[in-house]
Amino acid sequence: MVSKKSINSTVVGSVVAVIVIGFVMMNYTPMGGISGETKSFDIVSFQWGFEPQFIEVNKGDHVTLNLKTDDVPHGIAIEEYQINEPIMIEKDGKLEFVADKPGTFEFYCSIPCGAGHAEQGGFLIVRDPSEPETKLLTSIKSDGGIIVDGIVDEKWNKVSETIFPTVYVHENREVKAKSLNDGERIYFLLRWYDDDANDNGTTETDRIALGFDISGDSDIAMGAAGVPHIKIPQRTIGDGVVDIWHWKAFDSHTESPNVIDDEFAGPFEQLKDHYYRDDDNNQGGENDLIATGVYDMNAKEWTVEISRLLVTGDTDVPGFGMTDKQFAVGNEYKIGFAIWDGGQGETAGEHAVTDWGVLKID
Ligand SMILES: [Ca+2]
Ligand SMILES: [Ca+2]
Ligand SMILES: [Ca+2]
Ligand SMILES: [Ca+2]
Ligand SMILES: [Cu+2]
Repeated sequence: MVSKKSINSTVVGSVVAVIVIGFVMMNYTPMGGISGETKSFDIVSFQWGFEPQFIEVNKGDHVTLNLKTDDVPHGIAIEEYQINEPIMIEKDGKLEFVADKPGTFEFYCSIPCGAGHAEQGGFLIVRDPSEPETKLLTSIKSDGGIIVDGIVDEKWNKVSETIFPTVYVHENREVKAKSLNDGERIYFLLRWYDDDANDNGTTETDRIALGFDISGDSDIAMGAAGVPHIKIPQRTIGDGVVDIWHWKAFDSHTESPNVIDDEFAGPFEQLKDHYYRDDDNNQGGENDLIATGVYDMNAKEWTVEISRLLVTGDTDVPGFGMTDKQFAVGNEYKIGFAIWDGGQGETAGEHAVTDWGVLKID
């Protein structure tokens, strides 16, 4: 007679064996072979953009792009994938490839097509499912806040740090983030490498922006949405609205250092001539938001502390609805960052942008 214990271990053993075999089989799948799904996208090119602008697949997927133009001939090029395909008027195109390189790759029009040709682009995002890519930043509950002076308070030492890598426009930079809240205000400690302080009065100043997704529209890609001043109009942000907190080492409009501005991004069609709007209704975040940044010459690093009320009460901008993100203890929200190095001539859409992560309010 077999004891219960040995039955259990046999069952456990079998389960382990199945998992191990499954794992080994998965690993034996040849590169670009039968792994991955087949994914098709209908891409419409036009003067001057692509719809959709963001193509998201997983590493190993077999990707088919059905290409057509709405007006004149265009092309689609993705350098890292050695892709360059014309899109003709007479005949719809078809492009097939295996997404074997993970990362975020810009695609652009490769056939001169008029005034906006250089701005016609989008992103191919190839995710590696084996890598956890959603960053979690927990805003821990704290007894009282910190002093918003750009100097790291003792309290921050007990808070764990989340690193958000930049993946759009300029990759491979890092925003190091911590957060805490006292039930009334939320505080952020943000640090990033920058080899020179550009805070001396030009428009090319060092900056950071925090983006908070308000609409809950998961189609909004951080590459467009969390980004204030994205330079390419066609990189719209779906139907969503994003709250933006934009700190500048120097603000050329007001001629003052250490300025934080409350802004928001909305659908391009609605904003018409802008990709973001200054949230200047003199309510909510416009008044509640405070920040101070200090540059450390030895560490070559900016340290910026930011704080706002968790709840502002500024919930209605005509045409857009809420433009101040409201936070509640126990909830999770999308958060993303963009950083600019003025020393490298970075302004507007020339910056480094992270993917969306999750902000959890303890
Ligand atoms: Ca401080
Ligand atoms: Ca403002
Ligand atoms: Ca706002
Ligand atoms: Ca700089
Ligand atoms: Cu074109």
